[in-house]
Amino acid sequence: MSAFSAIDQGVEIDANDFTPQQEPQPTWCPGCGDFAVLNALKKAMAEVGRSPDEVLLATGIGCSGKLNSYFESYGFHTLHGRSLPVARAAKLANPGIEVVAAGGDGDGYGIGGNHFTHTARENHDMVYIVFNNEVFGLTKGQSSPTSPKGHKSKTQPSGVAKDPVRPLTLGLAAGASFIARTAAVNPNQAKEILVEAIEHDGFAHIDFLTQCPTWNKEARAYVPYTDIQDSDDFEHDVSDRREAAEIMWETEEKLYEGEVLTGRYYRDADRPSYGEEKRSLGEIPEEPLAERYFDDEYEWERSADLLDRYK
Ligand SMILES: Cc1ncc(C[n+]2csc(CCOP(=O)(O)OP(=O)(O)O)c2C)c(N)n1
Ligand code: SF4
Ligand SMILES: [Mg+2]
Repeated sequence: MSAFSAIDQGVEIDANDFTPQQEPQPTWCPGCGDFAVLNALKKAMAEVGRSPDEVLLATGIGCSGKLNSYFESYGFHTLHGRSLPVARAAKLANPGIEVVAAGGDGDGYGIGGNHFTHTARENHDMVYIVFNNEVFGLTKGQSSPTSPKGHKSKTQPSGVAKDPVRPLTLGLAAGASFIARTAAVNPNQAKEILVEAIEHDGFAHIDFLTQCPTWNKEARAYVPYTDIQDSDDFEHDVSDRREAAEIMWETEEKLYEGEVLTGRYYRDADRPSYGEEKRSLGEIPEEPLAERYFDDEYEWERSADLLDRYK
């Protein structure tokens, strides 16, 4: 286990342990769905027994990106769309730490879309939460990759001409091994899905519907929602890619028709993560890379060699 990790030390963890002493009150607008992500994440981490010093939260830029200011853990507020490469590097260097990456729909499906695709393809072991409010919230409501066709905003006064991104289908095609959708209006389901995502060994993508009452009044359409696992109208095997693809497609069609489906869509529990693959190939050491710097003179000498080489 990593020198940076206190896992298995028998410490009792409470959701409130994830509330920072500095800046504990989020500056999000009243009624913002982002509060639900924060609360669900705190509860989920407590439920799996992780303590703040065992978690790294890497966020992108946006209202969603403020998450790590309000969540007590190691944190990295990265660049727009760049939470995933930071999260990947951290997990590879210290596999003992629980890594969560988070950002908005613009951040993850737009500017960071390439990172999303390839992090899913490589099955990096982490949870990726996309706050999907169908707008650029922080920059005052411009249309985003998930805004519905025809959505009017300051940047698209005549309405968006493009079809929206299909986040679930995209995650599946790219290779994510766990895919779910939940909504801010369903806090219990959100917490349960986050627990499953944290416990999953591989890339767990959660499309989290978060209403933005300030810039996207349409978001009220997220209520009511249907949990596909609780409904008799839907039945599918989450380990079956074809069945998952079909129900994802239906879910994404219905969202913009006013019917909100949520739940677990896909899970491949057998696929090794990228870190496991690299370790089995011997390309990265079994022990956390980060610990080498605390070991003996070896790594320091090697670093000095490298510096000499590039003088
Ligand atoms: C490279 C870059 N381009 C543009 C911006 C400006 N910018 C900041 S946040 C944002 C959009 C955020 O939207 P989203 O990712 O959906 O997050 P939300 O605020 O809705 O949570 C943009 C365009 C930036 N910070 N960096
Ligand atoms: S602008 Fe929208 S997304 Fe941003 S804090 Fe306000 S309600 Fe939330
Ligand atoms: Mg957004």
